[in-house]
Amino acid sequence: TEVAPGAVHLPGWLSPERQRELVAACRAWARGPVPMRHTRLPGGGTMSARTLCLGWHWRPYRYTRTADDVNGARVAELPEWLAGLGRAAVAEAYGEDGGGYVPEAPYAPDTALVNYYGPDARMGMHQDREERSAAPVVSLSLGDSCVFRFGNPESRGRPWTDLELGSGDLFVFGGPSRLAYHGVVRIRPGTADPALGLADGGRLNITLRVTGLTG
Ligand code: MD5
Ligand code: FE
Repeated sequence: TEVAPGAVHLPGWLSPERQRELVAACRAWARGPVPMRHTRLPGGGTMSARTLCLGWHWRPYRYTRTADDVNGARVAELPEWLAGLGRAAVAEAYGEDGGGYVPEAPYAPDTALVNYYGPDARMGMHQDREERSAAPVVSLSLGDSCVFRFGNPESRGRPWTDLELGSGDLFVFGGPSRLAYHGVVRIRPGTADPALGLADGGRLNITLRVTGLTG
């Protein structure tokens, strides 16, 4: 369903098998070369979610190739199969005709951010503005459900829409929704299928993005 122009939610888009594969892949990526970490904020705080980066390393508020705020290692490459999953996601969300958001070139994400939310983790309202590209962001949710707050591009405040995101859900944010404020209000602990392989529960979110950077 189209939540707003360019913002498309496809519940249960990932099969249970695909979800288990993605959880296992996240587990492998979390072993390094850069560990999943609570990102440090410039003001001295840390984010309650933990983040793992592929392709490019994100930290507030830029992308680099090496994780200079963690262990200095170069981040792992973005696997081609994951970029391909992102292409399939954008095609399905916007349909063959592009739904009015026809890109100039095939969707080619060059970075993935994997967020892990424990039972008490949240993400405050923010915009994703570090990318030098207007290409959509693809979001894949795994594990515990959450309340996701989809706002507007003008301000952190209302109007917003609170949506339930469950395991296997696809959300694509493009067109006029690319710069909307958004956040994760709460996790619903214990709602994940134990068969997914998230031993301690929690929620994983994989976002695919086009940084527009080179080098
Ligand atoms: C999450 N992650 O559930 C979300 C999913 C992040 C982040 O917010 O920055 O890591 S991505 C949601 C998103 C991306 C780009 C635009 C919009 C939402 N939006 O317009 O609402 O961990
Ligand atoms: Fe975001």
